[in-house]
Amino acid sequence: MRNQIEENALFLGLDASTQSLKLLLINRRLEPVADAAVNFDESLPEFQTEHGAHQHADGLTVTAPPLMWAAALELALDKLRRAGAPLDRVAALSGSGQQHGSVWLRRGAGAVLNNLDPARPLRGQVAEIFALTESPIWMDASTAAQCAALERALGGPQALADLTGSRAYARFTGNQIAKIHAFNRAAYEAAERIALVSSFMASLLIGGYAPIDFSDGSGMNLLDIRARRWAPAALAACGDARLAEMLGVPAPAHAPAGVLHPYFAQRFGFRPDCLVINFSGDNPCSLAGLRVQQPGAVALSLGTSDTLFGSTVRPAPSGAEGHVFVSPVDPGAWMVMLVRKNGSLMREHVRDFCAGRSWEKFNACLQTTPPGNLGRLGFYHLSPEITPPADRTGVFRFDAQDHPVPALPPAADCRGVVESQFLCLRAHAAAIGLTPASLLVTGGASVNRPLVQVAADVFGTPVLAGAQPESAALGAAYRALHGWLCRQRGAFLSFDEAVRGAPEFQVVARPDPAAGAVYRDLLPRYIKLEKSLFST
Ligand code: XUL
Repeated sequence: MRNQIEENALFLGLDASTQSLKLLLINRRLEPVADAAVNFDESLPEFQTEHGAHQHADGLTVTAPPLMWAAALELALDKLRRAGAPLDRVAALSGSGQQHGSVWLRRGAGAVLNNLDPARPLRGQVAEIFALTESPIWMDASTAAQCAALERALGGPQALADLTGSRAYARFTGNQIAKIHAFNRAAYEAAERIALVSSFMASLLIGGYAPIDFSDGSGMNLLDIRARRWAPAALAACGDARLAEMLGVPAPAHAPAGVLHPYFAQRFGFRPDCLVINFSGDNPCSLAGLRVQQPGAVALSLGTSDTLFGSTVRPAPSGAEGHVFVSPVDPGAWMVMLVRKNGSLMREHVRDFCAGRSWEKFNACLQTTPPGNLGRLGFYHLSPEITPPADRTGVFRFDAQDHPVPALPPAADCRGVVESQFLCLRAHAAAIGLTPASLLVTGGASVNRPLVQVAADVFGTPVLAGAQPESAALGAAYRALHGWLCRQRGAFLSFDEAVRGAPEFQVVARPDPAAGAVYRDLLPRYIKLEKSLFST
């Protein structure tokens, strides 16, 4: 009987990303069984978000309402239940959240979560638990002063990176906490717990405070990424003596946060002993979903943000750029990552202005323009950028002789935005030790073959993809299985072993040698122009 139950066990992955909340259910053979998604702008218009966020008038501050994420959780679970998904077979669930965002929970919030009443919707019951009704999110660029102060306090950008994996970044949670501590002391004092988006979602599900996991916790400028505990000097620079307690004790991503609260078992029909494995960040979960563990295996995630990441057992954080996070799947490893903020929203913007709001037309432009765009280069920054770090926004175009030009033909802008995004990632990848032998592509835009061909040509590597483009939700489901297996055997089991038999990736684009030569020549020009535009 027990074995029968185990064979039928299902694992749920949840992804609370910038623009939507997705659920993916898999079976023990790692096959997708059911899914559901809720788009924040469309399904919860009362929160008045644009692409899941609130952009503030200063052009730097970006927030999102945490109550919207709770409301979306309820809607998505309801969708899955109504679709007939056998939630009574879910043995474990885990999740992924957009990184760096902080959820400020007021005193008594833990008790409210613990006492949820299954007869009533979630949203109304948690409406008052927030010390801040707007959470700072990863798109925020408003904490330059706090970043400078943190680097000064810790002995400079390289010293901070050596300790926490990154020099100070505006979106990193420690700097956001420092801003709130300085300018909104009432909210700081009202808070009992500061969660990340990931640990907040887990907290709702267990009905109490779930830990921040080491991997997502690495995106805060607060965690000692080797000792895997909060770094006292960083805490002291960002908050007060209470901060460690407000953050809780960080924990491994594969450890259980707890058992699903009876609220969810009763309301949605989950198995009452369903285990909740610690949630983690979307990029760490994508690393799990793509099983990026071998040297040379590098993932390119094309979502709201574009990210490039790989695994390492020898972390060498850079005081100039990029991030090192604790691995979400291997206690002896780390992940290395670059992030571009002007990802899919920037591509969509160019599509809207240059290709009649149509991806088909945009792709036709990619296919009818030559690799290298006849030597023309563009820099497309709708928002302040993370890589290269730049608050200056706008579109900057150059002819083949590096002269600024006011405009390019629309088709050249379509090619220009994609080429410059990939040239940027390639230029900066080498500096943090990411040298891809192949690229595993994921995220919404990864199904766009002409776009992916440009990635293959710019990086000069084959590009592979899985059947499931949403690797964060898949990775969360894999991590649910991994955490559950570790719990079953009472000891750590390698992630590789847990996901053995997962479907192979298929080659979706091969580099064209002639195009590769064009990009090799273009790269030094790209780097020179980027420096001239954005170096401070
Ligand atoms: C990672 C980052 C983004 C967010 C949203 O450092 O800022 O990739 O995680 O996806």
